[in-house]
Amino acid sequence: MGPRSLRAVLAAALWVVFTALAEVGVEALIAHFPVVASSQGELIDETFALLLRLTAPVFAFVVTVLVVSVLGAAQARREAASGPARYPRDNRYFSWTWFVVSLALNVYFVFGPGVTDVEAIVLGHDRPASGDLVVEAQAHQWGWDFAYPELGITSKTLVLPAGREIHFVVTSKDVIHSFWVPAFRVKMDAIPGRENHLTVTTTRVISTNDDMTARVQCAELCGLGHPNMRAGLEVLPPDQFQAWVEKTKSEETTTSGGR
Ligand SMILES: [Cu+2]
Repeated sequence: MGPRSLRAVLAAALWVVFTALAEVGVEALIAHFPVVASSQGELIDETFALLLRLTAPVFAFVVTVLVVSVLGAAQARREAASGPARYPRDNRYFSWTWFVVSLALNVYFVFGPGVTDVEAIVLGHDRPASGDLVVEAQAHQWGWDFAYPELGITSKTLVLPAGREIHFVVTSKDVIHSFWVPAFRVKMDAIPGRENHLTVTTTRVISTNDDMTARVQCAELCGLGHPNMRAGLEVLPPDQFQAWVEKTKSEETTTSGGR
């Protein structure tokens, strides 16, 4: 085995080792993803995990080239001292393979059905389907108001039933804000004079008291109070949600009756 092929074998071995290490790191990262509480969020997490796993060998390849180049620098210097610089010849086979593989990967990710399910996420943005619970989320400097038009109640905390499809109608009273719930992995601009729609299917009971990813947070710089522009989130079992609705209804009747 000549020195060149020995170097190639060593580089390939290094690549395998670095890839294995990177994949271990990636798996540890995936295991520590924040709490997810919507089916759309689960889809987004799966896609993110897939991309991370596929990126690991690419990252390992770059590190391998770096290490091999640094280690080979002394030899390259010796070779350079003994004559003019030498470059590898154009390799058309390599260029074409590179082009075709990356093109195929891109096409697969963009158009492959079920690969990223981008379509499934985007489709929910149109209008409420029957059976959806409609929640109007109105942003203002600096806070949130939630209204449940079908139930005739309002709330400062976003209270939702678990296991339901929720249809958000996102608006703003003054400037541009953004409705963001980290635990749902979704975000929607809140724009004055415009209704934006967003569908989320809740998958589990979660509360701001237990996990800070369960909160509504403004995600668009909107003035001095922006960092503190958040609201609590409670996703309750359906019967507890119903009880909350009844309680809120009776409280609102008492308040307006007392005026
Ligand atoms: Cu803001």
